[in-house]
Amino acid sequence: MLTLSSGGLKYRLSRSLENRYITYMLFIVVMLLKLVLMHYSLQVKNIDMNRVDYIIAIGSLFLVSFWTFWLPKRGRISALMLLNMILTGIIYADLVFFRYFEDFITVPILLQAGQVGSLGESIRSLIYWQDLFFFIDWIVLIPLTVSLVFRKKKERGYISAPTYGTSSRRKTVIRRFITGALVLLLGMMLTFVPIKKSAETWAAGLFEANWWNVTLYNVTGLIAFHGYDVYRYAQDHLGLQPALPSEEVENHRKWFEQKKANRNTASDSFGQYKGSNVIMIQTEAFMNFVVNQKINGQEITPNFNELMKESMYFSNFYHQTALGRTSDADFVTQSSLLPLPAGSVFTRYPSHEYDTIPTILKENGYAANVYHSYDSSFWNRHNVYKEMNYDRYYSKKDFKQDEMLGWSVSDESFFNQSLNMMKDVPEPFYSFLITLTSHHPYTLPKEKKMLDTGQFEGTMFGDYLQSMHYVDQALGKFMEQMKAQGLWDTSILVIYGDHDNSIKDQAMYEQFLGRPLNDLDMEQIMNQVPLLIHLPDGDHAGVYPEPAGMMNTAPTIYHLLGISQENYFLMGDSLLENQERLIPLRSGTFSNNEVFYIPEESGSFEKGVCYSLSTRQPTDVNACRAGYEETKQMLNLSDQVITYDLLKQFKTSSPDKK
Ligand code: GP9
Ligand code: MN
Repeated sequence: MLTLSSGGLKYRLSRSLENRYITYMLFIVVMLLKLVLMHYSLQVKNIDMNRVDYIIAIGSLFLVSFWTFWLPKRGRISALMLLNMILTGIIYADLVFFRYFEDFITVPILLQAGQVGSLGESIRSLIYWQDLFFFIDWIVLIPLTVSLVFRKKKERGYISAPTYGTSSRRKTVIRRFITGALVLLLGMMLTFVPIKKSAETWAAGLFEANWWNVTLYNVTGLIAFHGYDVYRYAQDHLGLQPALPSEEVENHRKWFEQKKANRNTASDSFGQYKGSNVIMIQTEAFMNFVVNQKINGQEITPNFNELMKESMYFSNFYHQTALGRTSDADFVTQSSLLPLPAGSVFTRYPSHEYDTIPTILKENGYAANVYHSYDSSFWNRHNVYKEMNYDRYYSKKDFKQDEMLGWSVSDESFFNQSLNMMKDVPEPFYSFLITLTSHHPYTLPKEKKMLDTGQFEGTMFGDYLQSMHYVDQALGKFMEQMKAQGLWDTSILVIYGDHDNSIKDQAMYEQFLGRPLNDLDMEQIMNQVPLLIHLPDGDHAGVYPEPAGMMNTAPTIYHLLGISQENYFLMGDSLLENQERLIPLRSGTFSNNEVFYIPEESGSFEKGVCYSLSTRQPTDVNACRAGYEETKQMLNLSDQVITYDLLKQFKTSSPDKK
């Protein structure tokens, strides 16, 4: 196809492609088309590609490619092809990543790229044949580039530029340099002027508080987003981060002091279970909407439903996780802080100071162990758990791989082996268990599928229901074994789900629940996981409908065990005290007892939707204004505590010195 039969056409094509402006224009047009294709493949509501976005996209393409003008002909053509391949790779990797995480790949994510291998099967389900369009130009451009670059000198002779003398060669070099510099300048203008304008107007505060990468992308476009992300990472880690003004540090300290002052430790339940063991199970992708639900007459989670009757069950509990997924659930639950907007605290700031359950319980005479049958380096757990002071992290190598299911040993075997390991642990102990069988894409062997999922048979949603049913029966056996081991009456049992299942097909949920769902319903479904706390004597059992979140779990445990929180810095409150709560989610969504706010991707407050929880319909957005501000403040506070290692500062300098 490329050895064009007509010599004239071949000559003209080669000639055009050797013209630096034409090759360059071709590069820009092709890459722009790919960015547009990517944008529409993302299918993000409320973000379109408008004129300004095109300008920024062209500007940022100039910025990454201006230097090719400085190269001689063959180098320039090869460099543009190479850039095309790299950028296409980035664009496509981002798209696949987005389909699963609803976010873009960032430097911290890349640093935990070892994990991507484990996601193999999941990734395959996120690749569509239409994606070939991203690579279609390569069929023509790669062979063409190779033929232009490697053609023998003799053959090139008839189309190459005439031989220049020294002075005209110098002129050519100067011209190339000037063209490159002009493109760089133009690129800077087209990229930074509109971004700066947005950052000063409707997106004010976005770069400082940086609450959501999708909003950042909406302002910067994909290429500039990555540029900013690299800059942000360098700032965090290469000592470029300017110190936080001491005034701000003091404001943060005061926020915590205020929180402490409002805590009510006089309640009867404070210390009611002093000295009990705590067994906490973080269940993979266990969402709240399956609780108490049936499919074709069969309960999805019969054991959990039964246990609810003698437990505290929080029916509006939010997982509060972001991109760190399982690790965020772990972090938020253990530390009572919030997750980062980009990447996981586990991989970005593992050695900063946090007040976590294992650390605090160990200070109070407890043994503390964590159980998870997977590679110990996944999510950087081996480092993090050491920092958290666990006595021991029982990872994959500690579990007999007797019954393999999904990523690792089955939950049933995992539970059984973990409880056996606990036999040697002195009481009181804290055991944190993280399950894995019900991980995306939820495929189970036939003999483990016990439900008749009817119309969902053969869909990922149907597989998900099967998976939840499997986990539930494993939980049932776990409870039996706990009783047999004499742990039932001496332990507080906490069970919660870590995050959503990444299945966003609204029609499936509507079909399953048998009713139409509005945006509020969907947002709650995707963000709610169950939280159940079973107390040794079954006291306080009941359904607690007030909003709650992972940041409340640790304070609740301390409350039940009677551990004073005076010396710790926790953002959440015990679920047994203040019932008036605001639960912020990483996206800027929040819920309190009255309203639920869903931000718009553009980040503008007014464009977000404020729902009244009593009517479940949109209400005046101003009813959400105070909560919106508080949410932003809390997210910012948590980000700064994490990134500036503020707890260390708080603890080393006494408040009196201020
Ligand atoms: C792996 C497991 C899964 O160890 O915790 O993590 P996830 O992919 O759900 O974040
Ligand atoms: Mn998970």
